[in-house]
Amino acid sequence: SRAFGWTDYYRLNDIYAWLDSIVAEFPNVVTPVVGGSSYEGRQIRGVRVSYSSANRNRTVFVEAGIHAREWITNAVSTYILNQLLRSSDSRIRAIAQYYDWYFFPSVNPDGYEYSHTTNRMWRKTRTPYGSCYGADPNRNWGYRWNTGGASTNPCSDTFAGPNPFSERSTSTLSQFFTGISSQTVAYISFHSYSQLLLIPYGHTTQNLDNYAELKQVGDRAAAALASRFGTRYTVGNIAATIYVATGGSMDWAKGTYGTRITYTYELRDQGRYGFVLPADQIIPTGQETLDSFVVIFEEFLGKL
Ligand code: 0X9
Ligand code: ZN
Repeated sequence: SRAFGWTDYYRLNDIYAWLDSIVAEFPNVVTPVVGGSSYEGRQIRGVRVSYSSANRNRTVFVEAGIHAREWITNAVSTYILNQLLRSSDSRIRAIAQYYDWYFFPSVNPDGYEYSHTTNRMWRKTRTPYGSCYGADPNRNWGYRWNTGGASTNPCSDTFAGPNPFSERSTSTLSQFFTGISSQTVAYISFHSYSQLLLIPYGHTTQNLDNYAELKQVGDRAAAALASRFGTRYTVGNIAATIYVATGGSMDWAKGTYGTRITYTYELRDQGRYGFVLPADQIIPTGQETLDSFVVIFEEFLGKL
């Protein structure tokens, strides 16, 4: 497998080999975890990062690549994970050590591989449904499932699936999350593109739960992100900012478990390259996104 350096987009096995390499390099901090599995039998692999052996009830769950073609998300998740381990910046070290982290860089592994081998613009899972393939894994979670902004047509890119958690990848990953939900304070979901920081929910334009808190912190995170290279993000409720969409993973976490800190990123760009973002933008996108992470997770330092 190729050397890992965030100068290219990597195949699933290269990402997993890199996860193995950080487990080997940081054995007291990084633990391998299997978050689930896919229809075609691939594992959803991730890591747990913790600088403590205590049970602290401040776990952050980070998920990337739920949409296959959004390659920048897999890359940015490993970029941030790498910086949490290696950066000597005091602000990054403080958040790295305060929280326990789970990173799952590729939660739709069948779709991700298919987007590399066969169809660069593939979005969904690869479960066969008649003559079409795949459900939208971000319409398939069991909170207000199929109540708007999703399709019942298996050939649609937003097919909700025949029932909630019909997809092996979403059902197994949701079970993993359920197992850690009582200690988890944050759910971060990475998508692309459009440069948005989205706050629950997707079913309504009303601002529910702790929207005000998330909007206030999110606006400051977006300002920090912009201060690096000038990249401008819009922060707001999903349905009001983009469109109604139900069955999303983050909405399920907040709606089911009340997870406090919940953001969906739509990373670069705004459509010039869209999903096919040049690889020379991986590192700057990773840097600016990490800047926003620092603001979000500094906010709750010492308060959880
Ligand atoms: O439509 C989506 O799933 C996301 N946009 S994308 O262009 N990456 O497909 C938006 C996700 C909205 N999130 C939730 N409803 N939780
Ligand atoms: Zn997406």
